[in-house]
Amino acid sequence: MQTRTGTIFAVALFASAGTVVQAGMLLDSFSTTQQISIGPGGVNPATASSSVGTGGTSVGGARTLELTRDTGGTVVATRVNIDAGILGFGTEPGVGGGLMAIYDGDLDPALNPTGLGGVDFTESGDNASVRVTYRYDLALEFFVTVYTDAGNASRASFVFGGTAGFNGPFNVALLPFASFTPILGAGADFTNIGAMTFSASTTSPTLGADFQLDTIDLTREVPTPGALALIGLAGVVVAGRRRR
Ligand SMILES: [Ca+2]
Repeated sequence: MQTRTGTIFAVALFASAGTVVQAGMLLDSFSTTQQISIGPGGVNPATASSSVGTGGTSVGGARTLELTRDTGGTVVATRVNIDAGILGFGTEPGVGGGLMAIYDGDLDPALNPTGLGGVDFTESGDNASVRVTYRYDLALEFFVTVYTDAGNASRASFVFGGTAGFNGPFNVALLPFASFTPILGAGADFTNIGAMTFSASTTSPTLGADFQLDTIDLTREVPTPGALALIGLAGVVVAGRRRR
């Protein structure tokens, strides 16, 4: 009876303790520079793309960017600039277009859905979310898609929110693995990822939108240090009661 009371006490302590989000695998720190642009004028739709080797700064060691312009664009270039650890997407007022980034382990601009060779995004079960840190001016929807192979893929999205503007701290979005929904077959297996993409596009009423990305990575939730101390204390209480 005393042991049972101690166990209940321990569970209550655990439930009242907090968790913190901890970084897991890096997906892209945007520390490998890359620029693409579509110059002013010309015919829509217009496209530009490039691929770069990123070493250890992004998953799979390579990044492909595809930029499109569907509306407007007569004054300044529509552009993506990755420099100093930040990706910047910029469109002039009235321009509609989009960005797609592909991580599939190679420099071929085509998506290879098994190119990453089966990366375990859970890192043996600990990771639970994709984290995106961003700034923005207009509320675009941001999509993350993961592939296991050509027949199985899943997608999640969020709409830019929080503090708008480019001078303050970056906003943080967490996309839990459980929130991804199948778009091909049975969906992706997060223990066996063959490719990842992210994308966002501007259409009315978000023509002319700009955004920045600081980091995309994987995260896990772990008990706070205070929670660990409480769990340890609860264990002592349970042990003490058992000894009596
Ligand atoms: Ca490719």
